Parts: sequence; C-alpha cells; structure tokens
Amino acid sequence: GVKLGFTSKAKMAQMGVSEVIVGRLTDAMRIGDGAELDLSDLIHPRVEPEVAFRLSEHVDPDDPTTDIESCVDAVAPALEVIDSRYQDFRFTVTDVVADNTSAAAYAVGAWRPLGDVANKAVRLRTPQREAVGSTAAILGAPLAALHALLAICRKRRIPLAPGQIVLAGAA
Ligand code: 0L1
Ligand code: MG
Repeated sequence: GVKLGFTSKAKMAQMGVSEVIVGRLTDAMRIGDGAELDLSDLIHPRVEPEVAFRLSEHVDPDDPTTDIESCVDAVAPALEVIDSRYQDFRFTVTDVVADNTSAAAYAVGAWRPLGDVANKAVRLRTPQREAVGSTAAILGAPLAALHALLAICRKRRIPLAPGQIVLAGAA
C-alpha cells in the first residue's frame, strides 16, 4: 500500500515543510494482530495514530473522471511507526522521500464499512505519555487525503490496486 506524510499543519510546522508526500508500505512492515514490534530493529522510532483506507478497485490515474472515494470499501484505525535514517529526524523533503517517508511499520485495526471519519477524536496512549487529537488534523478530513493521494499518484505515476491500504496521515 501507500502512506501519506506531512498531512497535518502541526506536523508540517514541526518538520519545517509545506507539501504532502507519499511513501510505500509493504507486507513485511505489517504488525499483525497481537504481534509485537522488536524495537531493536529500529533506530529512533515514533508512533502516529492514523486512519487507514482499503482499496477495493483499481485506481486509474489516467482517467480524469476517477472518483477515488468510490475505489475504497473500508476504513480502520491504524498506527504507523516511523523511523528515520537521519539523526533526530532532521532532513529535507528530498531526503525524507528518499528514505521512503520514514515508513517503518504499521498496524491496522478492525475494518468497517466506509463511513464518516471526519473530525473523530483520537487518543493515543503509550507507557510514557498520552495524547489526544482529531482526524480533522488529516488535511481537514481523512477523505481529503485520498484526493491529495490521487493528485500525487497522477503526477508521480504511482499505481494503486485493489487490496492495497492507504495510511491517510497522522491525527
Ligand atoms: O507519516 C508521516 O507523517 C511521516 C512523514 C515523514 C516525516 C517524518 O519522518 O516525520
Ligand atoms: Mg504517518
């Protein structure tokens, strides 16, 4: 699948960038239900609460009438673990795209039919801290991230196929 990065104003400001980026997800990055992530394989990981979409149709980037929302059949809460080969996540936009947008691992919760996921409260708890957010932080609404993804896929010739997942960005 694919993931979007820098979808929130807070994240853009934190990282000093101003554009949305796309990275690749592979099945080897997936953390299965109940599985544990071995942190010794990672450098300085961070975790992000996200919204995942599941593609049910091929997305044709060459068709100007493509409706990406109708290519999605399910939505789920997700966690993305990011990690960077750049010390302390200090990089340029070019660096981070070359580093596959810091994508390291992800876990997806239970899929449910696509419904309204705009402005949903999100709470992320780790042993160290607890933080709250909103799905509105994802470009105003997670569905907006799908439209941003289509625009980037058109420009960068990135294929999207049924069965792939899309991590829409951090809440
Ligand atoms: O998923 C993300 O928002 C991360 C994008 C890459 C930038 C970073 O490492 O924070
Ligand atoms: Mg992310």
